[in-house]
Amino acid sequence: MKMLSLKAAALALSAALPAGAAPQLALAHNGVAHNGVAHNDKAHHASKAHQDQHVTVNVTSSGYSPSAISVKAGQEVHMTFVSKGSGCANGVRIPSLGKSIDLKQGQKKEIVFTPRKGQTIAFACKMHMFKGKVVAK
Ligand SMILES: [Cu+2]
Repeated sequence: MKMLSLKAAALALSAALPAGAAPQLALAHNGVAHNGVAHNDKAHHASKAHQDQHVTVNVTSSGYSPSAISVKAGQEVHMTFVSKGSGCANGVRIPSLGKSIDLKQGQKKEIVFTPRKGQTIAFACKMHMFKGKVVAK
């Protein structure tokens, strides 16, 4: 129905314009095609992949940055730890997720989890000197 009425409008336009206006009509048609692309893009935004949350935590010689992270519950979190130092920056433990990560300086590792509403996920270095947390709302 929409296409038909657009075609009718285009026909009316071509009837109202002199023959030289044909390229402009082609432009109008491209405009319609572009709307189609925009619609597909909207569908992508609603897809699961787009709802993933990406968080990067730098592990420096003085602690986690950021050390307190707020995420949305029920949506996948991709959390990347990047080690920027030695000692305490070479390991992260996340007991509630049953994960323990070893990191060499300059290395990065990603963990993926889906937090529950109200859940607080604590993480710390192996000696429990550096502390951080993810809070799901
Ligand atoms: Cu430590």
